[in-house]
Amino acid sequence: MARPPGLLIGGEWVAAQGSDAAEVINPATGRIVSRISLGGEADIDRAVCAARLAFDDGRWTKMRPAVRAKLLHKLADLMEQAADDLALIETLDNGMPFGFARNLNVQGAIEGLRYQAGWVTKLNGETRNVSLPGEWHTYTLREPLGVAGLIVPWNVPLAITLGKIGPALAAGCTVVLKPAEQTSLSALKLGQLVQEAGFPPGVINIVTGLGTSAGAALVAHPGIDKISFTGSTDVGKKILASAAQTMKRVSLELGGKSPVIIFPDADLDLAVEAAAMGIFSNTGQVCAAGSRLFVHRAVFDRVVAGVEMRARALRVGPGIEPETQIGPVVSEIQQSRVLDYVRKGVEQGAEILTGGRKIDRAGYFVEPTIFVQTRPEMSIMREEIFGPVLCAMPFDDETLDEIALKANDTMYGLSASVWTRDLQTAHKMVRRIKSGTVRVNAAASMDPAMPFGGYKQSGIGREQGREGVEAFTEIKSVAVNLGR
Ligand code: TXE
Repeated sequence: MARPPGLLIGGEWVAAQGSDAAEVINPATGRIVSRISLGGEADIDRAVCAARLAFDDGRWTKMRPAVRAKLLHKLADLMEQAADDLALIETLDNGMPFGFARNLNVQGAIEGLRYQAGWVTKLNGETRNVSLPGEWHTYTLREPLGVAGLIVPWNVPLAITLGKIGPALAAGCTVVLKPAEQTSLSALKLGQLVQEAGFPPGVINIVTGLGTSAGAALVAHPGIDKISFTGSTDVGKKILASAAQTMKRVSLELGGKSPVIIFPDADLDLAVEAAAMGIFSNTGQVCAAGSRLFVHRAVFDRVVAGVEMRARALRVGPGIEPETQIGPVVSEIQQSRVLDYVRKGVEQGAEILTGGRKIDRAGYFVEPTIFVQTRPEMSIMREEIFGPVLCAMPFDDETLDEIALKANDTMYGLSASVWTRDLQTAHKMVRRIKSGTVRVNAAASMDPAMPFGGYKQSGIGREQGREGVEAFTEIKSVAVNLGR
């Protein structure tokens, strides 16, 4: 078999030092479509040294901000030209429908990168008025943190990758990217575009490999100043512990169990559509997926029947087929994980309204699934399933505090949506919900201008927005004595 593609280190494609490789499986067929190198500790060390050199010698930080911004736009231009290829790669690698890949994942990545490019010329410190005796010139300097290790999951690979690379580079950091082992192909294509755009060598390095070896080595490496990780809460905890050894800065974007709360006065047609797509889109493999549906009892049956109708009508199939709305889950492991949760849900007394089975065909397909008769202590209500599984539960004429208590009864706090036409109810709920994002009369979606991240065990820090770029900087306080 042909040698797998190499790793991008110091501006060159190099072979991994070991000979380990992994097969890349198309989740819609279960067949091998490619192979990737499995980089190890030695490869991570080489990549970190290249990024360190590129940071320390100033080839990136000292480049005029306008020129750095232009390079980011150039990469965005090249991604635009290659958008169909990138989307196809994502469809074959992750399973997502081509339309989702092209219009949300790839387009989102490009728009995010352009947004971040704007920050290169706008990151500033500020002057401060101090109360020290005498005359002073005091100000803050915002400096790039250094070398950032970026660890990306498999659910929306390209958008998450650019959501990390964009702000890191905008802040002036150099990076080592470790894509998910299940979906590394778009990162490798991105590496080609990085070369074509003409980034100085070592500014962007890409090492494919396993989380437990390449990922863990990146987190432990003393040459890394910051880790930005998106993935499971369990791995997030390990990363936090390991990064503490060298006091690395850490941003963690972890799991969710996001509530969708529908009041009886809401526009129910819109709410039903959004509730369905909020959990079934990308086969539920979205950290902000609305996986717990709370509906006022007066409209519960109507709403749930509406979501059920949509679930049954969704065309599930290979992402490559134009009529497909829902693709497979990413892997056989993920398929069993989701089906295990469904089994536990039934064992614990919940009732399946629709779905609940794997689809009898090649590939890793799971039926869009809705549970009713759920209780807060059930695993399906507490744990992130990361599949097309919705848990519905009615609420009665309770106070907003009581409703919020139910919505907040989770270790997660990533996202929420509230559906009502009543302004007071909407704003009061926004304040009562403990999550990093709350959307009113809209399903969860992201915008590069809006900071995104979690309360509680959904993570630490924020990505996107000004906050996301600033998370790749240090603040330096400067005090100049203007006295004698
Ligand atoms: O994630 P992992 P998995 C959740 C979701 C899913 C579950 C498991 O609930 O069912 O996690 O998915 C790298 N040191 N999310 O096991 O392991 C790994 O190589 C450093 C939510 O695939 O967290 C990959 O690049 N890195 C989520 C990345 O971490 C390590 C998105 C994510 O993999 C590592 C994905 C280690 N010790 C899964 N171990 C979201 N928040 O959107 C693994 N990795």
